[in-house]
Amino acid sequence: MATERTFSIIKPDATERNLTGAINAVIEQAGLRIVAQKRVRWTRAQAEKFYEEHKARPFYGELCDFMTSGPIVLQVLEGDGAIAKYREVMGATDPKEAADGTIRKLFARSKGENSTHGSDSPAAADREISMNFRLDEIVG
Ligand code: 3AN
Repeated sequence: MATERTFSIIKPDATERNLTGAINAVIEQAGLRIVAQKRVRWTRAQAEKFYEEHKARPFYGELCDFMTSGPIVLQVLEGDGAIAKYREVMGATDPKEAADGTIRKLFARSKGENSTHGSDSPAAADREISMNFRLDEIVG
């Protein structure tokens, strides 16, 4: 499989509980390399733009409120088939449905407060990485 990059967010429910290191350990144990990382706090406009594809969904307002409620950690992860692999490592959106050993099974509180985000396609990964990182911030 080809080396790929995917975009990851450690969400406010996880930073609040000091879970950045524990989540990074799961990521690294899965063979994904963290090639960029920064802790930020998004403005409302940044959250709305990032999630604009969900604008029509009932949880959009709540999602943007949550994503601006505290610090988040933005990451670029690199590895063989990184996009699908990270989706697997995160587990299902709803922690009740997530497989044992996945980040969401281990740490998520609910469908909304589900600890991490990961790109769902190569096009999404390109868009999300370029929205959040300059090329010189990514060191492979
Ligand atoms: P995923 O992040 O697993 O790709 P999507 O694309 O269905 O999930 O949803 C995007 C984000 O919206 C999720 N990460 C989650 O935080 C939030 N979300 C999804 N469903 C709900 C819901 N029913 N209530 C609140 N937030 C939700």
